[in-house]
Amino acid sequence: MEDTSFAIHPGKKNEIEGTNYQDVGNFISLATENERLMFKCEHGFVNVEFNTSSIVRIVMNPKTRPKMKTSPAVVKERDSVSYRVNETNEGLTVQSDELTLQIEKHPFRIKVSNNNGKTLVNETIKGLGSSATGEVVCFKDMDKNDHFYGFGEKTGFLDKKGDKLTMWNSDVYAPHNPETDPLYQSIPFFMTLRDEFAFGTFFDNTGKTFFDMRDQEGTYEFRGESGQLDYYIFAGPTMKEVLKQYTSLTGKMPLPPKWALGYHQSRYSYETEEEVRELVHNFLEKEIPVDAIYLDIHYMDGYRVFTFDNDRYPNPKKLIQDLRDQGIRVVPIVDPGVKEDPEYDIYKEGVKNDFFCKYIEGNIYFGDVWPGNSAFPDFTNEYVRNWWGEKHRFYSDLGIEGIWNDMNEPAVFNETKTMDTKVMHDNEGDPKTHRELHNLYGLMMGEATYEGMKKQLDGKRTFLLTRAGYAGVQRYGSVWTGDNRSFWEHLHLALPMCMNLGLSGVAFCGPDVGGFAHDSNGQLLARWTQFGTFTPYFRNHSAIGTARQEPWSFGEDIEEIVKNYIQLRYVWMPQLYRLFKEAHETGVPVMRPLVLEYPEDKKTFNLCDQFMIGENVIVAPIMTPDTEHRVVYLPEGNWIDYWTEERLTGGEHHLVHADIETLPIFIKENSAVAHGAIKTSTDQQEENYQIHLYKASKGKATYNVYEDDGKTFEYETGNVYENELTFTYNDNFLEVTTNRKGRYTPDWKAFTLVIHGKDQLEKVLLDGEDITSIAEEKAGNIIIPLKI
Ligand code: MIG
Repeated sequence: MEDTSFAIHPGKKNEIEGTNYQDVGNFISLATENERLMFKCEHGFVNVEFNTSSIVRIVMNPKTRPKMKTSPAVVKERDSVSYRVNETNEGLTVQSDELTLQIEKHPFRIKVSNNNGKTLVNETIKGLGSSATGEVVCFKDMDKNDHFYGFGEKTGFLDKKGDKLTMWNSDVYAPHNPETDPLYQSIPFFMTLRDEFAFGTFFDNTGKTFFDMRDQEGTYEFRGESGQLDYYIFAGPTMKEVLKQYTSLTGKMPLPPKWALGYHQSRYSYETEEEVRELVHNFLEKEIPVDAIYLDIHYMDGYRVFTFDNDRYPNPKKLIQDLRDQGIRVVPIVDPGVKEDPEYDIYKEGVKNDFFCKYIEGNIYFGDVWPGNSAFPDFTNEYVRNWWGEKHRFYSDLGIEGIWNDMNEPAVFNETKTMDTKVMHDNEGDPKTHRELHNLYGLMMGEATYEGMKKQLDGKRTFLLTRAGYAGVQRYGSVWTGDNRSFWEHLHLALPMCMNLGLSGVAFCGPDVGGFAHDSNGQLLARWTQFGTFTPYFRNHSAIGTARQEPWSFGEDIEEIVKNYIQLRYVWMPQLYRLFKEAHETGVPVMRPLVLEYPEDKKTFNLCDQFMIGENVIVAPIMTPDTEHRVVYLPEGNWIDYWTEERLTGGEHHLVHADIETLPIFIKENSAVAHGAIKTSTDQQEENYQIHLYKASKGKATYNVYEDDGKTFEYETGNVYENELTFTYNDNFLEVTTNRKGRYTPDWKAFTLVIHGKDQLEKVLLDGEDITSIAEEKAGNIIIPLKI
């Protein structure tokens, strides 16, 4: 009925939500305990505490004193933060080194400012409150210059101002269009950019939450259907600082194994061992690089997780070993639903040990998924997570190093698409309903899987791909954006979606290249692969019953283009890897909207048909059929066309030509990028590490080279190679200085400096030594071999 005009029947009007609001009211009393301010008001209780001097947490519970145990999204303990309090009859001022809270008592209102005197959040009209139905609500003043970014995996454009957004992890096979909301991930975090400064807000509520970012008489609003109003304000003052603060609270992405950054090939499904072998044979024969092949649900015995179907896959160990010998990994899908089958070990163990989600009355919850009637492990319990993690020995013993988690919203084939909200979760001994914890299921399954595999791989990095998640998902997995379609519109949709995921802490993300559902076509696959070359996660995947979309599916011309761009991925690998390291350290994503680098430039505020890789590269894919031109906006400075080396002036729009073989790429003048050789997979040693410097005739540039073994966690303890290069140039003179750190010795024992820019060099100094004689000219560039 909701698909017909009945949805807008006039009699439905009174169902519009958010109309009853009970303000927290006047201040009654204040107590201080454990560096925490505890307020009692007429209609609720409010606690305020600092996590660091730049992160403040505010928790309101309408009924009782707030519970301060955080959700599992938060991994950082509270620092001991020094702050000053000044109380009068009218209110209080609470001040840390970075934030100032001005709290009014009548009625109770909180204003938060940064140490530059900029107001971050203010509550002049309404503030904290609740509703008769048990929702928690809060309103903040909206500035006319506000722009909103983040919110995880959302359709629509980059700037979420004017949007209404819901967080409730949902399996949405179709459609994904601008009003499709929610999707698989829930990340109730956003940043506000206001007049060139930024701050962040994280509403840590694991039930269903809503954000209304329309300007409602000068306010925006967020509310939760269940739980407390528990939120954090991050001081910024830049978007990068906010990301650093947010990921210090919810955790950083570990460095993925290098193979996870290569090209991955998937299909629902490669149904047999022969099919996989033939697929791999094609890649090798056609010299198309590939790092991983995915096994979708057909590999299992009756969709039982932790099994192989013996007819389809008679010898998985050998298959996996043979592929491994060719430099290719196998990634199997693992869903949460465990088949109800009293002769199946996993089910037996789960029942015997009381590991499945249950109703409060004690009966197990069953839902219909691929294996039929299934039970669902309660990942909110540590024993269950350890058990599930340990079960992955089945895969690691076969030589598998990466796992793909699907259906972990959790998705169930029924009307509500998920588990009954009355089902209970143990929640480490503090039982709560699925209604209150729904959005945690994917994250906790991710933790169980990642930690289990990590333990079994014994020092080797593991890789997890997950569909569902919550704030903090970056600690465990890479995220793909679910069941998109082979539409040009969905190629376009993926840009703002991935950029906002990146601005929500999830640096490692990407869409199904070529589109999952619907039939792809040659042009679309070519253009989508060009884009995929620069998405942090790069996998071609498609659905059962749709046109095949492996690189060779649409004739030789398309194959050639797709191959060239997959190879280009490997050429750019050293640059991408360095950016992954940066994301691991700072939370600043690999794929960036221009606004992150140019927040003072209005033209970037909602610019999302082009993006940046790091701070100096702009990528502008073509996203419509039969199109060879597009407009590209280049911000201030000069930009070099990667293919033609033409210099373009920034602060302007340019009409660029890009035939089907060309992805427009621009490098900022006076900056550098690292490149490597084309490989068959990341397994192959790097033998041609290059630094490409794009210089003006006069100026300065810097580049931090980063390398490590790409395999282990030794980067955490300094087994890395870093080299801070600085370049100073003036007409025909170039001076290079190096600053090597770390104790790792890369495979490549030397690297090449490639200098773009047409000048002749008459003198080159390396750390003060004259090396002019080893510089040679090649194809219009100057090449200088350097030792590490
Ligand atoms: O309901 O495992 O998003 O990537 O191929 C379909 C089959 C279940 C959904 C995933 C898709 C995967 C498919 N899965």
